[in-house]
Amino acid sequence: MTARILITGAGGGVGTLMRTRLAAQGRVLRLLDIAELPAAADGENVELVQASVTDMAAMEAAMKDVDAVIHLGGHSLEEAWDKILSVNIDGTHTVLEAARRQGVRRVVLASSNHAVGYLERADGEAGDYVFPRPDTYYGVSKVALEALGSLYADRYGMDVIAVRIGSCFEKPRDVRMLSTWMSPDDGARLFEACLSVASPGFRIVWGVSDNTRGWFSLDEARALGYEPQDDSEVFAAEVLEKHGGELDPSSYAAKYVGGVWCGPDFDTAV
Ligand code: 15L
Repeated sequence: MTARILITGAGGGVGTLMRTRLAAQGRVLRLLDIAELPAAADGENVELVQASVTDMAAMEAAMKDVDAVIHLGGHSLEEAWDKILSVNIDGTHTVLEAARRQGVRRVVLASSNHAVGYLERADGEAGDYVFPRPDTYYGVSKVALEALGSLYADRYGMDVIAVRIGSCFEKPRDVRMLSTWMSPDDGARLFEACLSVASPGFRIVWGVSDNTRGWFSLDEARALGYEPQDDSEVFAAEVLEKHGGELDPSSYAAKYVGGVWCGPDFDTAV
């Protein structure tokens, strides 16, 4: 088992869901966030670091004695270009470069479905490694994250896995998420597979549960050893009732992987 794991963005949505789920006997979680993190609970084996992923000196210090990194840090929604460039793109470079300098050989990167948001659902199941079609500057930053991961794997022989996360919440929050949901428990299963698989090199995998309404390949994730156990269908009746039934076929959510992110509400360039 991986002994010390650095988790960036540990105070964010996914980071918070993973904090308890990735805890294990004999493992230290080094949790890093730009914001102050909740103090360690009784018996919790964590080290807390407050720093920005854009700060090379801080990131090099955070890499000391680390076996693997899970990089979740960065803006998780669309933002102005300068913020995306600095925090998401430059920040990911800083994390990978700090890992390389400190001899950390494995990095798991949080990519997103928005790296391929303009993929049309009518084209069928989204395969692993489907070509980038970002829907926002945020999506562009996830394409850059994947490219940086590929570079560090090829050039420096690091193991880098980019997880194109669908929607990781306790429960699906709308009808689209019945297809894109990754349960927190499945998220932890997938991250554990990413941490333990032997010599993966560079991979891109979908981060979703085994949803009845899923549109995503699970082949590459399963090849890492991921065995999803959850299915959003258990929430379907409740979600459909709350949100007025099945998706309108002409809606962004029905048409594109990225859903409403493909529409005008997410156009920050104007
Ligand atoms: C993401 O990448 C976001 O960070 C998250 O907030 C969700 O909106 C998710 O995608 C999604 O597409 O549901």
